[in-house]
Amino acid sequence: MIKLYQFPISGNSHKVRLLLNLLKLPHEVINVAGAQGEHKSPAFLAMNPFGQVPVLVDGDVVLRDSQAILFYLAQRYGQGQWFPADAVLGAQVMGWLSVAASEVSRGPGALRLHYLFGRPLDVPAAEKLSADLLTVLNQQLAQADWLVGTQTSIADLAVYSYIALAPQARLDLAPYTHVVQWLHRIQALPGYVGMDGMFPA
Ligand SMILES: N[C@@H](CCC(=O)N[C@@H](CS)C(=O)NCC(=O)O)C(=O)O
Repeated sequence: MIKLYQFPISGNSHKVRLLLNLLKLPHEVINVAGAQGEHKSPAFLAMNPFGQVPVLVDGDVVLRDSQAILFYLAQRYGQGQWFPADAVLGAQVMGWLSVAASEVSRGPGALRLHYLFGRPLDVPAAEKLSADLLTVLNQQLAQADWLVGTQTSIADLAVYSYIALAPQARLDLAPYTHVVQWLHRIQALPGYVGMDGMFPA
């Protein structure tokens, strides 16, 4: 059975849990003892030398990085639904996966870690980055229901988790009405699972 090594509080882990559930794939969730440093143990570092969750194990396949894992699950189990075959649409999905790893992580993700765990941060810079990101997302979602093409893809899931966790990042989503409608559309997908702290709080 597929195994997902995760922290319950991790938004990057949530993205993977979300796609596993949307695909209705049987899987075992293994909570790594972060407080005890289990993610830096030799056994865990053998799976991910960066010492981070999520890690997915599917038979002989061991994968790190939430974006990479979403791509694997989409390609292997998504029956063409979650990652487009078209080169241009596929490239657009990749563009949003980069945004998830960069702007989303350095903006809303970093603010959340700062407020939950006291992680040092240039708060005004992270707030500016988040506002710019939310403005672009809002413009994009004013024109279409999903980030790429006419159906949901891993682009939506990769960006979703830390935007939905905006309340814990002390970001107000109310001005971004198209983003809020998109969150509701994702939350209405059959098999959707959320996590504590997500919008609506
Ligand atoms: N690019 C990675 C980032 C993973 C990441 O930052 N994981 C966090 C939890 S959300 C973690 O394991 N932090 C512990 C650490 O870095 O020591 C991904 O998308 O999976």
